[in-house]
Amino acid sequence: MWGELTEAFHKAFPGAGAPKCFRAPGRVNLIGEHTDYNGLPVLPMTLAQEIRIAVAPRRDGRVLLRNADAAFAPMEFVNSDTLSPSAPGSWDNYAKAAVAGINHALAPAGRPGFCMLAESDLPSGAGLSSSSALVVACALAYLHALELELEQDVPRLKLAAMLAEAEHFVGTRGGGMDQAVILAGAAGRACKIDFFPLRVESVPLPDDCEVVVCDSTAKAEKSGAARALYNMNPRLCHLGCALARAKLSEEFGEDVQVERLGDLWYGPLCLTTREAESLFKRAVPEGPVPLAEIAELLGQKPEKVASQWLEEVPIVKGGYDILARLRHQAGEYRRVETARDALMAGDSTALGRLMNESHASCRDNLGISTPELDRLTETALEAGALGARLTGAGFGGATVNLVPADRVERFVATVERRYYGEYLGRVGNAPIFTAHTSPGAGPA
Ligand code: NG1
Repeated sequence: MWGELTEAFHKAFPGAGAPKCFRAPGRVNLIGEHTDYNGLPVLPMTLAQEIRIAVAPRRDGRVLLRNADAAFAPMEFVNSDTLSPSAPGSWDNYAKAAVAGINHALAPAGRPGFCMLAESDLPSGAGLSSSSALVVACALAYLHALELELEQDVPRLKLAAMLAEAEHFVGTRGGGMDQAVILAGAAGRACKIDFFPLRVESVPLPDDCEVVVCDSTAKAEKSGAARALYNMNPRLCHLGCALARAKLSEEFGEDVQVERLGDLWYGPLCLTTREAESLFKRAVPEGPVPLAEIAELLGQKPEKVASQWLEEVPIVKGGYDILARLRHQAGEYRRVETARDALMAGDSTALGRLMNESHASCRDNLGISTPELDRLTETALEAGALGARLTGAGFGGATVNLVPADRVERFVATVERRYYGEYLGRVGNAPIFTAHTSPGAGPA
């Protein structure tokens, strides 16, 4: 595998020096969706599917990118302090994000370039983190060009936090789950991740169940149309946080420092989930709230609210259901903590139930499910899964399913027939696989 990649590298870059190889795995999130950007916990695991790269440094600052998959055209840019994004969807943006992020955070003395050949068996647009795996792989390539070693010179968690911020370069307002599990995940274990500061706890996987991933086949390319849809939830959560903060200030008679929703639990107030839920109900009206009413609650002009909090989110006349988003955060926080305990106790039935509740909340409170994802999760439960939910950003992509080990074969056959065959009318191999973990990203 690595020999072939090295050989292909020499063909792609004749005359370049001997390359070094690195890998960055994908991930599947068991539970804790759309919580990371609020500083609330998540519970993902690495996948065996990964991005593999061969890299050789260049002194002239040029970054030359090649991909074994012809769908990704050759790309090139020059490393500088003023990198600007290429057109949305262009894959060099992920390399630019990594290079710009490292330049900003580590302020290295030089601005070297590199030649990089990438190959991948990780499906893209499936909610399995192919974009962050690419950012991490490119960061490892650039660290190599800078003669910096992962761990020795740059600790894994420091790089993960840095790259979570760096990936905003491509325009998505994601959190830090993906970069953290890709860099700090471990073989055979799941990771409970907390943020600000980043902490990773290794959690056992069930020994009586398999984690099975089913691709709904509806693509959710966050570099394209799904980006604005994805960003809507981080933006509305941020706005919900401002409303909660306004209510607290009113009640306490002084400003309370709450930068993100997670601060309600972890900040000076240390609220319980019940207290947070009660605050949300006091701070935000039920159902869709029009922009004018939100502005009034914040004591600001609607235009100011739109430019400060909504940015690219389209103005919806009927308003936004902010309370539903906050309800999801409180419920999902509780579910992640309980799921962690269930994994520690080997209670797969409890984990399955929490996964089902998480899917319902993603569908009803966040609006990130699709008819395909709903049908696929329903079919999975009928086929014997203990839990089934969409995984990742949503709006398409894959589901994650907890299936008793002795029922996997029947599960796969039933989902294949009922979802892929009868519902999608598709013939041939179904995109279903049993998830296997792998070590965190690093040298091959
Ligand atoms: P995926 O599924 O890889 O697009 C995105 C965000 C995560 C997280 C999840 C939803 C990025 C890079 N990733 O993941 O931070 O918010 O959605 O839980 O934006």
